[in-house]
Amino acid sequence: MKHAARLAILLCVFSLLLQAQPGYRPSPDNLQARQWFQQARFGMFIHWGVYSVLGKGEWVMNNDKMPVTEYEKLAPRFNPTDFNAAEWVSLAKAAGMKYITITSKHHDGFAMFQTKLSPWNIVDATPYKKDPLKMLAEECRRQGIKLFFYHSQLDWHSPDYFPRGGTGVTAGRPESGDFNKYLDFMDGQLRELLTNYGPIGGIWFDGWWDRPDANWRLGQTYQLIHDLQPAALIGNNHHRLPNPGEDFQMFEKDLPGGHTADFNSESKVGELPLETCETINGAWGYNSSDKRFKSPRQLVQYLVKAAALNANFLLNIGPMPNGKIQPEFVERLQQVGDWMGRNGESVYGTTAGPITARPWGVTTQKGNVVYLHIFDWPDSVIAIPKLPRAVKSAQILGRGTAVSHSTYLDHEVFKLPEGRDPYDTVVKVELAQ
Ligand code: H79
Repeated sequence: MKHAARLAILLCVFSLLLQAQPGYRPSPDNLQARQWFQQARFGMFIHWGVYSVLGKGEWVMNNDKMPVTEYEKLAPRFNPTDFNAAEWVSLAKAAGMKYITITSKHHDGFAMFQTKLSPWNIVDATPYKKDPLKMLAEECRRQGIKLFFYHSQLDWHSPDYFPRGGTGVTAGRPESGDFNKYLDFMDGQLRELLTNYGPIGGIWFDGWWDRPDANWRLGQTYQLIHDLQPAALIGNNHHRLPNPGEDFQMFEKDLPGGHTADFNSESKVGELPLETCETINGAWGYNSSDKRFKSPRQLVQYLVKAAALNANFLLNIGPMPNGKIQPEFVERLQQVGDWMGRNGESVYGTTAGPITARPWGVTTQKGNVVYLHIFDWPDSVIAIPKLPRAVKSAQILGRGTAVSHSTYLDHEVFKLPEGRDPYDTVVKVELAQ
């Protein structure tokens, strides 16, 4: 064989080895779960851990350069006796959310669940001594909400997370460690999460970007998850197109294809189900001084804009160290939920509509119905490009008030009745079959 051909084959084999789970074929259960996921459209993200005690967000260990020995002193102060799983799940339901994604472990390495693999966990290291994920899993099952686990691949606590990456370098760890041993530990904790909590919606990975050149053994980890629970969906917040073995693509602090966050500068939209996550104020973990709360109007419009781009919206809350959710979050989630109660039909189970984003709003669709989401429009008459089929009827969703329609100069013209929804007035347009 020619030298060049041999080299090409070698390169091919090498790149296959680097792929996450080459040849991954999602099981029928997994494909069904993806469909469910795409119809769900709205989920609750929860960032909760020992960092919540300080009320300075989930990056406080890194940002305040706390060594492991000092950071570990937070655990005895974390005693969330007011945590009530039923309250959290009921709030998610009241907001119109269909699933919850909670931090099982964030970058600080602290397990919010019972684990045999390290004493650095809520049952063994805190006076609380209970496993909140267990209670949450049971309550979610009771209330028909799917539960996903966020899991940080990056770990600022484990000495075996070595060589270290771009963050967590001030934790005072030894200048040695065995990365494969760390990955064994991570896989072991994932095995616990996928064995002890019943059927799980999926795993939401984060932190890969801390060491983009490392061998993360993604294939082995993904296979473990898919073997234990074939329907569990894997997503990874690496800010790149999904690898084989991943089941959905996620975006952080940007709509799909958006580039406002610098880590999304290269982001492209792939073929898998999509999800975007965002905070209510500016923080993921509890931050007692961040008062820049987004309005319910902004939150509803973000949810609708995501749906109009085929994406779910995973909206974050950072509960307080006592286990309660601050009133500013509760209020806003209830207001979003009130809107969803009247207008959910235009979000759940929809896909991107036939018309892309306009100054007045966006469109979604389901079957032969197109939903016009009118955020801002000063006039009562609105003209849009021709729809794919003839308009049969138009009405204001939730109110049933008729909207008059005519076709003029190759456009669909609608005359809106008096009275707008302060967040988003939805016109339900039924098309001819
Ligand atoms: O869990 C929440 C955050 O704690 C976590 N992801 C959400 C869901 C998160 N970690 N980092 N970031 C969000 C953004 C910060 C990224 C940076 Fe970097 C890390 C800036 C510099 C180091 C990534 C790597 C971007 C540039 C290099």
